[in-house]
Amino acid sequence: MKWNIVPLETRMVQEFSERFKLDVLASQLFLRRGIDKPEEMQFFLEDDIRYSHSAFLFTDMEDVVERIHQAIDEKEKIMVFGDRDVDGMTSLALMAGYLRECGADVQWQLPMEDAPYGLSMEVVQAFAANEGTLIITVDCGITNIAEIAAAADGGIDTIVIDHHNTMDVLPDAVGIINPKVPGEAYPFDGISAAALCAKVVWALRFSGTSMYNQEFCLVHVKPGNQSIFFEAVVMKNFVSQRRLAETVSPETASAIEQRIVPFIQGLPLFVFDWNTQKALFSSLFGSADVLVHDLSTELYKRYPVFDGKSLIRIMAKSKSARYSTSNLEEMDGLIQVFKLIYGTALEAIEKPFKASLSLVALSLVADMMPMIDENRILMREGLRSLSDVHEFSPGLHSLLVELELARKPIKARDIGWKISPVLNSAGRMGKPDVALRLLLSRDPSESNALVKELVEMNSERKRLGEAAWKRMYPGLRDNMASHSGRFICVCDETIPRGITGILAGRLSREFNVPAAVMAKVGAVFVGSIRTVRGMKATVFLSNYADLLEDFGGHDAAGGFYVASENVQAFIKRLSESSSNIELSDIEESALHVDIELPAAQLAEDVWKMSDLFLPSGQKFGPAVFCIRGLKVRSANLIGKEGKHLSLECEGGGKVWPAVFWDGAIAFTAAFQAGDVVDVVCELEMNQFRNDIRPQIVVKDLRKSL
Ligand SMILES: [Mn+2]
Repeated sequence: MKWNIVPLETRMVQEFSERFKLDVLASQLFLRRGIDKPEEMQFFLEDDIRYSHSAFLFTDMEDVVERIHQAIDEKEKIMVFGDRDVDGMTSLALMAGYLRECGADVQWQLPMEDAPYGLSMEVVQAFAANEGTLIITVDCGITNIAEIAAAADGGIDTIVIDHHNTMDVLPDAVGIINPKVPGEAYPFDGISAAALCAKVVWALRFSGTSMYNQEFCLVHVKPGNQSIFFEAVVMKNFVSQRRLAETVSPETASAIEQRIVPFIQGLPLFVFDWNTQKALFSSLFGSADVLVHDLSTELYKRYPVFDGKSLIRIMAKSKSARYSTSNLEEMDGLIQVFKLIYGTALEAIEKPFKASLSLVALSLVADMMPMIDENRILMREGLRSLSDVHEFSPGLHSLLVELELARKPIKARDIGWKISPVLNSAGRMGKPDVALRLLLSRDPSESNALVKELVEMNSERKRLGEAAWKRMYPGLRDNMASHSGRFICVCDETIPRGITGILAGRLSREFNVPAAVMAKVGAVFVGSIRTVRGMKATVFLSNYADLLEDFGGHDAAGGFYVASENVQAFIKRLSESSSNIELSDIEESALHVDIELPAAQLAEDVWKMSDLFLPSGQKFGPAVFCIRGLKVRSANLIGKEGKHLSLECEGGGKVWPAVFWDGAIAFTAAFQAGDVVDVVCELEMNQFRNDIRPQIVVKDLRKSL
């Protein structure tokens, strides 16, 4: 297998490591992955949720907050409508849980049994008949154009909180919170629906503080060459709303009356160091007889280390300079100081927000969201909250107890392999409400009963999945061949609807081509599609829109409905058009290496350093090391058929345990005990009984030259 090690200039690595105060080894990873913009780096280096994006960057956030408040205050009937998977149910738990806490008249629903994905006409009509007036769709809704129009006709307002790809038309909702809406100002579109719900709930809590919807004007004036430079920014809900910059000289003095005064009029003014600003204000406005708030006084009081320092000096010391490409101006510093001081008003709402991230962490892993940008911060805080979940969620706590994860450090892979399959099994077996009730439960004995039910459903789901897999397996090679070797499509009336997604995922992984699995539900076929190698699920499905009742999803995963009378035509066209499917090359032959080091440098610290890269996930895979010059002390075949290798490797004056899955073939053919080798590997902490030990997980190995 080829090892792909991008060459790096030593000077570049050194500069990068100095700028971000990072280990030289860690710097290699970022540079080799092309992650070098300061704005990206903050999400790897910072843990604080203040580095996540503000909820109020969403265009409709204020409208959504206002409408929900109105519904709570006027005791309107509210329905939260979600989805049957982990993201859908955690979204529901967050929204409905908060509304319940506020004493709202809230009910929740999600698609039960074989009900289709998303809002249905039946649900809307029943809610209208029941005098409901507000529907909040979570993890669905963005494509429910007709249903939301019908709701409006029935006197029901709808709020859509969704992260699925949009269609050409948007629903006629009172507010849409979806980062994928074209033109949406929110800067990151890779977050889960539950993360969106946590942000909406945060915004609702924030709206209870005195800061909500207040405009604050930050002003900075500095002398120029025969002129005065004036700059002001209006902040609302901690987001910059508008900015004014004027250079005022005797010739352009009209700017004061025409633009500056109207801009700041009526707003509370904030400056830094009024003593020096005062004179400049006087020369601009003829007097300094205005009421201003001096941020420096408050800052020096709270942070004596800054005492007497200018804005520029403070910024140079702060981290913000490290994470910005552009040269920071005083105004950027002023905004930072303002956020720092008034951000403490947010402390009361920080605690419940952090707790809510326990559910967000589940959703991010289950929905396979990219582990980049703010997801890294939400995820790390969410994993911490999961360890403390006994303090605020008896339901989730019971589940963690059952899975032997309670009060332990939880990793992303615990969610992926243990927690999320159990919660998902409820939806797959047609009873997603069991999992949702668990997430919302406040009663330990009820929780325990629900966990028991979930565990049983999970075993049943596994059994059905295995049985279906065995049945379809013999035909799969031919199936793939009939799709030009680029696709697999299974349509089987005996497959339970709930496991089509799991099966499609397993097919696409095992055969490395996109796969669709369809099951029959009444008069329609319900399908799940999972793609690999760059094919985009929703774009692909749109080629068959004329044969589909409905479809939607993300780039990597989607769902669709086909009427029974169209199913044969659909299958036929899939096979006929399969040669047009474009897939990226299979890069099995090259191993991408992030960090290269000599065996002599191997130490526990290297494992500790690689914590920085956790959690890994989509778009940010685990760190891959190339360690040169390890001495193999021993090698033993392990596993039932002796396919794997357990090794002891010596480097840096210590002996390290290593495991090489499927490594038996390489053994004796390529190396023997006693050889000095180079390995490409991941470095893991392995739990062994009560010990956590470093372990090398070998991906490839060859004798050192
Ligand atoms: Mn989702």
